[in-house]
Amino acid sequence: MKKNNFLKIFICFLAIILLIAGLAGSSVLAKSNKDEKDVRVKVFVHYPRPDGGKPQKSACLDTVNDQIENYGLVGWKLPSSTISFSVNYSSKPLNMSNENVKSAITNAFQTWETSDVNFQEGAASSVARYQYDGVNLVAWGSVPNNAIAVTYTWYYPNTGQWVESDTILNKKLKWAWTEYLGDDCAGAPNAYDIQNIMTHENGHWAGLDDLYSSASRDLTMYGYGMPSELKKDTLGLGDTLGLGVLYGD
Ligand SMILES: [Ca+2]
Ligand SMILES: [Zn+2]
Repeated sequence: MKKNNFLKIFICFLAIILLIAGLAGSSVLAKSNKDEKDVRVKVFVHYPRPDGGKPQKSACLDTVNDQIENYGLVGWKLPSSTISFSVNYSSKPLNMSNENVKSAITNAFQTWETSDVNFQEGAASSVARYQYDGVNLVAWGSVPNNAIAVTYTWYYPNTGQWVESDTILNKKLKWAWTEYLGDDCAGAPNAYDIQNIMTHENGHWAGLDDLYSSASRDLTMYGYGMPSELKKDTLGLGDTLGLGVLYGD
């Protein structure tokens, strides 16, 4: 009889433990499902500067004033950490060496580093399209409407927490890399400069928006790009002010 009671109590105890474990498990599951649902993606499409409604094919415009104080914030910021990114080298333009692609992209990321946010290249990727997969990708691939590049960022609108960014550069365009030596328009003729365009795209990763007013045309976050342009390699005043508002540097 006594033994029987003990068994009953034990079974009861076991059932309670299992019930608690089950509830905890389902609440974790519910939370992760909720998180998935709350993630939003924002898409930035970078076009050539239009000229009379048509894409501008001519070269870079000389810098007049990059001390304009304009900037726009998109609603997220990068976490205080080292952000890893992956490059798909097999997708790169045939005229480019891996070393030049690496230099151009590394320089672009470093332009946006702050005391709290650093970027580090991780393992190379073989993916050539945007996807929410935990990898922050830079690759050449297909983009809509013959854009120069497209950046996709996943984030939580409620908290402003950045989650992931992928940048796809248009594989059909001519690309080059010219080291910046002080001339804002010294890039290869008729080609888009990888560092110039990537620096702009990385501004989106950091949380800055496109600017389309003509007064902003010499800033890195100006929403249009030009062949042979290098001016986006260096941040203008508005770009630096926006970064400062987000990261306090
Ligand atoms: Ca990705
Ligand atoms: Zn943009």
